[in-house]
Amino acid sequence: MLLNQTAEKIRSMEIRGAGRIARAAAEALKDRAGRVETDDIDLFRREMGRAAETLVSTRPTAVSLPNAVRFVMRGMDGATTVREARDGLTDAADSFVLASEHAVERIGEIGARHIADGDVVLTHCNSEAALACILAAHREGKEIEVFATEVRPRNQGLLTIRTLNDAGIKTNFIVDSAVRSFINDVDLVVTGADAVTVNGAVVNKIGTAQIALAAHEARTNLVVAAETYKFAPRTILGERIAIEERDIAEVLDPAVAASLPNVRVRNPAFDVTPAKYVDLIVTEMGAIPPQMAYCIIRDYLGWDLTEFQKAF
Ligand code: RUB
Repeated sequence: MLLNQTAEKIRSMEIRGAGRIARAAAEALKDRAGRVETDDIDLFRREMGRAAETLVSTRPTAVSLPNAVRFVMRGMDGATTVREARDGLTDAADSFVLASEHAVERIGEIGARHIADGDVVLTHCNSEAALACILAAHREGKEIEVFATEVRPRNQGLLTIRTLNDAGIKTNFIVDSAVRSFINDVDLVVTGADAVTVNGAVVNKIGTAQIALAAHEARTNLVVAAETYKFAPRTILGERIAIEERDIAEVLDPAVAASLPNVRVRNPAFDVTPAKYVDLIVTEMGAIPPQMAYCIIRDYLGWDLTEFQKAF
């Protein structure tokens, strides 16, 4: 797909969910690399740099996006001709997409081991990694029941209940504010992540942090399903994850909002769940406690403290 089309689809959330966004960005860079017509390697690199910036600027929170873009762009490292750069970038994009798809599958297999026969699982938003765990448990023949939230304001819960329904999984659809009422019926909460910081905090769809609090109070475990490219290297430097605040029209008719001059409508798309409320993060490399986030950043994303020191 063309770069600008992909960027627009990510911005408008036609393409959404951190993993899907990352794969779409990788594909868009590959497509762009095939269209830049020049023999000048410097010009090629500049064009690809611009493309990378366009993609990264679409949505600020899902760190899978800059991580994917960085991985694909590094495919050009060492290239001395446009042809080498294009081939390297194309290979990197292909291997990112493949690895991402395998990662989700592997997370499903590992995550399913944490879901027991007879369990009631609650999930929030529409996460392919979280759903992979639930679907894998179901495929293994475990009798499970799911509570799925509506997910105001964009209703991603509708996508989730369609998938669960099609798989033949008994599902309860609830409004976000009903979580506390049902949490004592739930054995396990499984969510995805848009970013995991170096201290193990999980950034995910708005409402996740409230669910984590309710789960903590009810002694219900919270498992986060997150590929290693959801971990945020630059949080080592103290950089914070930017929480996207979207158009108020998603929450309230702008005409109504305009008639209420003393009311400010807020629409943050994500929130932060501290590590102490997260029992386990299931990655494709295995399940880890959130406190091991730095090891993932160092061992699988290739960033460590020495690299950052060099950058200063
Ligand atoms: C999606 C969301 C998902 C994560 C993980 O938010 O918060 O839980 O992105 O999803 P939005 P996945 O709908 O605003 O993109 O596991 O599919 O990467």
